[in-house]
Amino acid sequence: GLQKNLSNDLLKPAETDNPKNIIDNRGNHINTLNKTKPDITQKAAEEVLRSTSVWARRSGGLHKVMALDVTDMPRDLQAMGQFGQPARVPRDKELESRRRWSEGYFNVFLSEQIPIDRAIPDTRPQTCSENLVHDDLPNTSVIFCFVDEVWSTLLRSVHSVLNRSPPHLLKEIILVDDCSTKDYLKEQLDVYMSQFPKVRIIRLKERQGLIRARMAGASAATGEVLTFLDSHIECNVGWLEPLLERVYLDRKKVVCPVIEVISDKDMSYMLVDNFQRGIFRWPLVFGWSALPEEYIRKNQVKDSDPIRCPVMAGGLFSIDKSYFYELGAYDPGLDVWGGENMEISFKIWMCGGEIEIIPCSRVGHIFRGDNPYKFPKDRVKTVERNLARVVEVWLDEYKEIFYGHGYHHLLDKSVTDIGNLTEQIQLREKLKCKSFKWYLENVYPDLDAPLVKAEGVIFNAGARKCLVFQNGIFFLDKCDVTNKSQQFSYTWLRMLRQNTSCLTPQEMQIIMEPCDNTKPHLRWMHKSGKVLTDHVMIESHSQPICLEAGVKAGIYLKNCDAINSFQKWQFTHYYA
Ligand code: UD2
Ligand code: MN
Repeated sequence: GLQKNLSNDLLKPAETDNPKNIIDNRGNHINTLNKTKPDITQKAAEEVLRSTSVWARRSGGLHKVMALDVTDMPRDLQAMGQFGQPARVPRDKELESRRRWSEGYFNVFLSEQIPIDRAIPDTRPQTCSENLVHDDLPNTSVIFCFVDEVWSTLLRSVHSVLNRSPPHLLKEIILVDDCSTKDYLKEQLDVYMSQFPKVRIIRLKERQGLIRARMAGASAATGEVLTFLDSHIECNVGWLEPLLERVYLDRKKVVCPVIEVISDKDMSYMLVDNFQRGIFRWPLVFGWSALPEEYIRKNQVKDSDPIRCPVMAGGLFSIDKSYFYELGAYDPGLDVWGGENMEISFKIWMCGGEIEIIPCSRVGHIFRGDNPYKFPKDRVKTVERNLARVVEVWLDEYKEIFYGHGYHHLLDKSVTDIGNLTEQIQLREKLKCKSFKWYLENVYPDLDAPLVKAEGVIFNAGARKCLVFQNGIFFLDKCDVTNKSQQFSYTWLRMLRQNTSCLTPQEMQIIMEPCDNTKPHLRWMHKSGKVLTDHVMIESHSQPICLEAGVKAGIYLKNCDAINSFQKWQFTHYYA
C-alpha cells in the first residue's frame, strides 16, 4: 500500500483489529487495510502527501502519531541545555548574563549557549502512544508574531516546528514582524530563513500589537488550519498531529497544546501537572485550575484525554482557518497585548465552538516577568481598555462584576474611550451567539458569579424594621420578605437598586432616580459584619455621611456615628 511504501516508516498506519467497523465522527468509515489502493510510485505518493493530501483525503485511514524528531540524534550530546537540562552560567559570565537579562526578560546569555535545535524530553503521558490520528489530516500554517524577539529563541522556536512537524502537515511558517526595532531581525533574519523554503516573513510597517499582527499572519496563510505560537517556544515531539486530529474531527474545536515551562533562569524544560484547565477569575484574570480529583475518578479521565477549557491562555492554539473567519477573527480594536484570549474564548464557546487542551500535544514556553517590548501607550491602560471592549460585547449583565472588581473608572467615558463596538455587537447577533449566562451555566459552572453583592430586605438594627419604597416615598415598616417594595439589591458598582431605580442622595434626604452606572454620586459604601461597615455611607462626600432611620419612620442622611444602631443596616443575603 501507499503508506507502507514510504521510506518514512513512521507513516505506517496503525494495526487495528477490525477496521471495517470503525466510523469516525464525520460518519466516514475508517478502513485502510481492506481498501484497494491506487498503483502509485513512492515518489508520487510522497508528493501527494506533501502537497494537498488528495489521496489521503479519500483514504480516511489511521496511524499512530509520528514520533518525528530530527533531534532524536542530537549533534552535540555534551552541549549546554541539551535534552532540556538546566544550563549554568560560568562564574566569569555572571555579570554579562545579568546585564543581558532585560533584552528578553529571561536568561538571554544562556539561550545563546544552548543548541538552536536541542532535544527536549518527550513529556507526553504514556497513554498517548495508543492514540491514533487520521492519515488525511488538514495541513496548517504556523504563525509566529514577534516584536524584538531575542534571536536565539526565535530561531529555536522555528527549528522546533520544522524538526518536529510532519512535513506534509506543515504548509508554511509565517513570521510576522510587528515592526521590530532590532537590526538583527531585518536582513540577517531574511538571510537565515531563506534556507527554509517553508518560512515566509511578513513585515508590518507600523506596530500593530499582537492581535492585529496575528490577523495579518492569518490573512497571508494558505494552510487549512491556523496554528498560532509565541516566538519563544519549543514544540515537543509529536505536538502537531493530535491538535490537527481534533480540528479534523470537528472544525469548531479550537485546540491548545499543554504549555510547559522553559525556565527563564536556566532554560531547562520543565514538565507541568496534568489535568489543568484554563480558567479566569474576576476581573477576567487568566489562570490554571486542576480538574477536581473527584471528577477525574468519577469520569475515569485518562491523562491523555482532551480537557475542555472555559478560556485559553491565548498564545498557542490551532483553529480551522475558515472557522476563524466565520467567528470574525479577533476584534481588531484590541491593542498591543492582553484580553484577546478572553475575547476569542467567549466567542468560541458562546457561538457554538469548543476549546480543548490536548495533553498529547506539548509545547514549552518561556514565561517572562516583564514584556521586553514597549507599549505605544500606557501598558495598564491598554490592557484595561481591551478588557472593557471584551466585557461590553460579551458579558451581558455580568459585566458589572468585572467593573465592580476595581474597574469602576472604565465606566467614565471622559477618562477611557473604549472605541466603537458596533461591528462586534452586530457580529454577535449575526452569529446568534448564546448568552454569557448560558456560558457560565454550561461551560464554567464552578465560577462564582453572583450578579449583585447583596439583596433582599434591608433591616435597620435600631428601628428593627425594614426599608420600604412605595408610591414615591421611603419609610420603615415591619420586615416582609415577600413585599416587593422592600426588595433592594446592593450592586457590584455599589448602588442600592430597586428594579431599575437607585437610591440617590439629595441634600440630606434620599430620592429614587434611574440607575446609571456612570454616576459616582449614586454609589454607597456598605459592607456587612465589621465595625462601622454595616453603615450605608455616601461615597462622594468629603466627610462620612450615613443613612439613618429617623424616630418617626423617616429616612435621613446624617454624619456617621459608629455606635448609632439606627445607622446600621443589614441585607438578607450577602454574596460577596
Ligand atoms: C500570554 C500569551 C500571549 C498572549 C498574551 C495576552 C501564552 C503562552 N502567551 O502572554 O500569546 O495571548 O497572553 O495577550 O499563552 N507581540 C507582538 N506585538 C506586540 C506584543 C507582542 O507581536 O505588540 C508578540 C510577542 O513577541 C510574542 C507574542 O506576541 O511572541 C505574545 O507576547 P508575550 O510573549 O509577551 O505574551 P505572554 O506570553 O506574556
Ligand atoms: Mn509569551
